[in-house]
Amino acid sequence: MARYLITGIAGFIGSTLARALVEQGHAVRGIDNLSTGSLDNLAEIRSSIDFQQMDLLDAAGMRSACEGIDYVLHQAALASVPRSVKDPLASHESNVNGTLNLLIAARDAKVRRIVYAASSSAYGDQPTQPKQEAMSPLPLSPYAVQKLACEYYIQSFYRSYGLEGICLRYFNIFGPRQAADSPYSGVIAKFTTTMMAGQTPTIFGDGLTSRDFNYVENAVSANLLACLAPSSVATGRVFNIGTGESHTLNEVYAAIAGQLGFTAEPIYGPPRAGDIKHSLADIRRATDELGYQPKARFHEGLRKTVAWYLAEAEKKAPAAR
Ligand code: UD2
Repeated sequence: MARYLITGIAGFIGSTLARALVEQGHAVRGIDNLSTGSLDNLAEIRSSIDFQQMDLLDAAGMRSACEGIDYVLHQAALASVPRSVKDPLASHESNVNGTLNLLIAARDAKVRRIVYAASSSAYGDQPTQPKQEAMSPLPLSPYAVQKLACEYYIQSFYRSYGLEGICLRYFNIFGPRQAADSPYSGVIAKFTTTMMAGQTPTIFGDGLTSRDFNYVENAVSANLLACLAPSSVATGRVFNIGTGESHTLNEVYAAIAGQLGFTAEPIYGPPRAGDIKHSLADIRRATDELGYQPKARFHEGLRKTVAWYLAEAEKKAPAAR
């Protein structure tokens, strides 16, 4: 049994990680400021974890949260490219200052390793596909810069203080529990719930924008593998966590519409500021060095995700049917 601290535990990735670790019999502590996460996501495991409502910027809180911890899985962030374009300072505070605060606490508490939720947005306008970790980053949005800055901090904390770290560059993670109620929600959560409400989603751009959409269970397995990897790879190195396949927004729209029996054609709007056009991961480094295999494929993950939103809606409004 190991002791884990999950930051952002009430978010959809953090809570999915927590359920997996509790199931394996590990001790799980989690923090979340509940700004975008929800305690509903922790309902089934609330009594099995040590949850504390806390902000990453709370230095004393971070010190106590890291006490006695083996592995920190750092998922907390003010996510979203457009949010960072609108308010770069607020997302910088959480994503960069918050992470630095956590790193200092993790260093002082002598945790064994930190695994960081980095972002594929770091590649920005790199024209070559698929994206490989050795490419120079070309971040476009403030969010991409913030996520990249923290990769460098993780590397620096290894070099300066010997704190082991691994950066997992997530490629568009989706799945059950992804928040759908904000203008900054991920596209799959947004399209699904918009169609379920009988409204037509808007595709920003021409619909040919593509992403390597990766089901959340694959991100969970990447985190667990990153904890087990030998110290020689935990030197602040970066790993792409995608699937190696990409899908256009038109394909995503059609797949969700097909599952929901939604027949309206999409509305097309202007492209979103800060967006990159195509994103596809080369996952060989993660496969070779972490043993990562994206077992859940896109369509299977999408089926499970849409089914989850349908089941939730059913739970909330059984009488309305
Ligand atoms: C970025 C990162 C991702 C993760 C995420 C966290 C890239 C390639 N990916 O995801 O790894 O860090 O940020 O927030 O940078 N869209 C619509 N209609 C909508 C909503 C979105 O067309 O109503 C489009 C959006 O313009 C974009 C695509 O869908 O082209 C995906 O958007 P998203 O917000 O789900 O994720 P993205 O790619 O910004």
